Amino acid sequence: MVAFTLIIGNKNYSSWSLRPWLLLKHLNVAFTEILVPLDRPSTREDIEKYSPSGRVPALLHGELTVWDSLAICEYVAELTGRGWPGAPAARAVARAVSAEMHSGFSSLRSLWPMNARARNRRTAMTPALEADIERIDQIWNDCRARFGGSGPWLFGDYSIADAMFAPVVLRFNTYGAGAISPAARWYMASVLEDAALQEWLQAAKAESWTNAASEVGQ
Ligand SMILES: N[C@@H](CCC(=O)N[C@@H](CS)C(=O)NCC(=O)O)C(=O)O
Repeated sequence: MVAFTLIIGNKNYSSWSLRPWLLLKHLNVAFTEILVPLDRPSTREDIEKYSPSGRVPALLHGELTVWDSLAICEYVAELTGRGWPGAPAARAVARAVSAEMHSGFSSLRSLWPMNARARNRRTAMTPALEADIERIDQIWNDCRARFGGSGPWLFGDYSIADAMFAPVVLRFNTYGAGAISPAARWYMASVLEDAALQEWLQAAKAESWTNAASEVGQ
């Protein structure tokens, strides 16, 4: 099998990098990682050695480069036959919520940048941020209620949808998600206890870089 190399950003801050990294770990696909620290003078040039978009993550597989977190997850799912739920309806909803995460929640993403190791940060709530949080709560409840019966994840077994929402769980953990539902809290606990996520968190804590733009809240 041709080796996989995943190019990622800082584990403390790179929410997009976390997604395919978690998926590869959960699918037991071996890979080498190359970490490019973000927000430094040489970052763009360093990433462009690997990724034509100048962004991370990127997956190198033989002659092929796949950039963009969701495209990487799709490629790995195609190669392994795993990653999406088996039943067509569940798979369709898993794709819909993953795409919604990938293209939406701009208030959450900009106001609450991922800062994996930070705790008890508080920022001013805005109506748009509140709406993003409510919608995420609704997604988690809906997926768990309709498809989560066979396990602790959104669709029972671990899927790309869980990888896509893992950075959101870390944001809720850093900034406090307020009055989210019991089912959403329960799902957050499952994600935070996950061994692969814990491995990422330990590495994030050990990093020495600080990105001022991502250090928000008091
Ligand atoms: N839609 C892309 C977004 C990737 C992205 O924005 N990555 C950020 C880091 S999390 C990046 O590479 N930034 C480049 C920089 O900071 O110079 C994906 O899903 O992979």
